[in-house]
Amino acid sequence: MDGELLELNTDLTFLSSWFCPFAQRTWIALLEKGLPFDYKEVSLRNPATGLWFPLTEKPKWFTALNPLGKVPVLAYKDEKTQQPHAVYESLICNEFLEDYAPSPGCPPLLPPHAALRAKARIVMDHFNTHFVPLFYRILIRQDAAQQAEVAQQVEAECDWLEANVDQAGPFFMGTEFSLVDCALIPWFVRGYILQHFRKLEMPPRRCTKLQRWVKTALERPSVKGTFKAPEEGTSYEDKLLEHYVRYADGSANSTSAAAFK
Ligand SMILES: N[C@@H](CCC(=O)N[C@@H](CS)C(=O)NCC(=O)O)C(=O)O
Repeated sequence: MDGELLELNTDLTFLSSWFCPFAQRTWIALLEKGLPFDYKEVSLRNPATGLWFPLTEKPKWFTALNPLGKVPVLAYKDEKTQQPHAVYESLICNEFLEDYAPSPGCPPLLPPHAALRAKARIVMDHFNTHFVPLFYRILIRQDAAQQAEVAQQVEAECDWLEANVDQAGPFFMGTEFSLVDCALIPWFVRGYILQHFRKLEMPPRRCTKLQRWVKTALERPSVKGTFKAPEEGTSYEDKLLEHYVRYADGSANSTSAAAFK
């Protein structure tokens, strides 16, 4: 189907890769909303070499939906107009879902108060800008002194989160699960990866509220519902660890590896 376009339905098609934390954000939001959707796994790496396909070698049907060639993508055909639509960039996909499937039909994923919605966006933006690059950087950097420097920055970011997580919980913004939980938890699903490769405790023991939030969020059915290994009978945690070997030995050639080194 390389030369062809993807046949879209009026239900959402979710383009994902099982290991991708950005796609996991949107997967969790879809499960929270309870919407019907088709899951389509996109092959981003050459299975023979383990290297990521450059943009020019990605299938046309995929880059037609997202010119950046990245997952996640949400695509569908409008029921009334039959117009195709594609949405990409994980945080924008999640905001789209909030507009596409609003309450009361679907559970709201942003607080009702305008200032709290703004706070949610501040947290997600801060996390994306500060924490996410550090996660990759501490793996990619091969020099011990540089790793120690990045480890300190990760710790400082955890302190920022500790100061901003709702003091009573159980979720990041308080009593209700929200887009903030969707946006942040995939990197704490991967906490054991930093522990394994860089001996970094994630979150640090002193961040007690953050730890409590991580524990609760990891038990959420929508979060657990995304722990799917690529092949039946294999362990999600083991496969994920295997996936990050190429980051930890500095050989990953993904766009994230290039952007965050
Ligand atoms: N800023 C993007 C990042 C998405 C992203 O980097 N996804 C990775 C997979 S985890 C990807 O598709 N990479 C393609 C590539 O590196 O060629 C978002 O938030 O959606």
